[in-house]
Amino acid sequence: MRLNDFSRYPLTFGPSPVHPLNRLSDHLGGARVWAKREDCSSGLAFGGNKTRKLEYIVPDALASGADTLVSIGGFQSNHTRQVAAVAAHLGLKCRLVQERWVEWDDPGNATVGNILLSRIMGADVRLDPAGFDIGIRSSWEEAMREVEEAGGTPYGIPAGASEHPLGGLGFAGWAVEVAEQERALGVFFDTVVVCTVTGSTHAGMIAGFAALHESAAGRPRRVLGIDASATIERTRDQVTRIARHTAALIDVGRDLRDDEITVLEGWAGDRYGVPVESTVEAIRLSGRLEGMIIDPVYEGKSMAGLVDLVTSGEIPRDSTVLYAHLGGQPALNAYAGVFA
Ligand code: 1AC
Repeated sequence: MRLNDFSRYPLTFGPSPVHPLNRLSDHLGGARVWAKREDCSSGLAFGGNKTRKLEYIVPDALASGADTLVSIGGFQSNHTRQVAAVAAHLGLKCRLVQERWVEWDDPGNATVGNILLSRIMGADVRLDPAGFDIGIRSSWEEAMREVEEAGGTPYGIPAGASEHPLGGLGFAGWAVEVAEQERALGVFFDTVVVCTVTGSTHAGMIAGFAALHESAAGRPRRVLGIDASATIERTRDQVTRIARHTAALIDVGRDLRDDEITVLEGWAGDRYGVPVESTVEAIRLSGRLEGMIIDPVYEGKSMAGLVDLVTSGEIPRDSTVLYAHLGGQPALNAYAGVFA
């Protein structure tokens, strides 16, 4: 099957906007940087990267006859907030397991930002003391059993939708969208920078670009995943597995090469969800120079990576870079103390 053969339930306004970051590029003094904005691509609870993934998962959920979406993430999960929004939009119930992924003692950690929005949208939010883990969790499986025992019909969506068999399709579609936007804008993004944690955003892009068979046209393109979890080997394994699975799903017609899968470390600090100095500097820089708000868990770390890679020349001066803004801003509310 090709990507277009999969059912897609529209949840976004259409292609996410692409625009240049001129003041940031001038400040860095190297490659020109643009952004593609998942944070303003949907009217559902501030959007974000998961909404695009859910477009390919919702048809399967509806076909299954489910009445409750069941998902999992950290207290400040963007993913669970987007699942709650989609459930509300579809008239389904939503059960969320929110684990203590981050040892973060801001008093708002379990009450403001993403988790507040999920509660407002009517999700049944249950806190769980378990720490960070990108794999399949027994608490999530247990939540599905509980929904069933209460007479409901659950549909499970794992953390970040990443381990879902269709979880990579949304960002394979993103790659196709980028190619269309490039044609319209007369630009070519030879380097894409994206934050990677549970993996299917990054993996979907890799599979999607491979499906375009661009190397046949002699135009190299790199997708640089910036690790934000400090569990680099697990992240690399997960991105690789999901990229290969997604490439097979959409009939790329060849094995992905190892050099197509790049996860770079150095900007995560020691722990998922805890900003370090470079994260905070990157957030301030994007805000001051571009009025573009990014968050301390994901985009602040990938932007810190981009800043270093551009200023050091590791991304060459004649490159045109596309920064994937995945839309994690609501979590900022739980990090107010960092900017006080
Ligand atoms: C980790 C999946 C993830 C979220 O927001 O919960 N990005």
